[in-house]
Amino acid sequence: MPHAGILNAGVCDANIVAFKASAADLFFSREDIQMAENETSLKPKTRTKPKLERPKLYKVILVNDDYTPREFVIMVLKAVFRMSEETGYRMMMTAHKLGVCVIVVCAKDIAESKAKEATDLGKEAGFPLMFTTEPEE
Ligand code: TYC
Repeated sequence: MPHAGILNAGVCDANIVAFKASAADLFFSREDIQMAENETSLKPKTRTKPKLERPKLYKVILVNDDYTPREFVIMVLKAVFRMSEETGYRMMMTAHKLGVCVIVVCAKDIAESKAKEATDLGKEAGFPLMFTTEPEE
């Protein structure tokens, strides 16, 4: 037996009645809400989203010495750190005058492998050329 409201509805109202009936399905009953609240209240109130720390950056540092030829230092800087002759010259001269020069700042593993690669080139040629790494700040 159809609902009284639908029986009384005119032909034009038929669609509206049908719409209202389906829209009512979208609402939660008082009991639904009560049940949901009871469930969520059992969960801890504090959020445990882990804070991801930004990985620390490392400096690759060129150290001056009295024996490695200037041109050799520039060649290593160009080969390992992909820098121009001009930048290589400027950085070599900075280390030459001040004792050290920061060559690049990057991720720890990259800094360490670049420093080793550059230091090894000097060692293979018989020079004490040294690149070190240290954490930034
Ligand atoms: N001091 C070296 C010289 O006079 C050149 C040099 C510069 C070496 C920088 C190392 O990190 C260095 N031949």
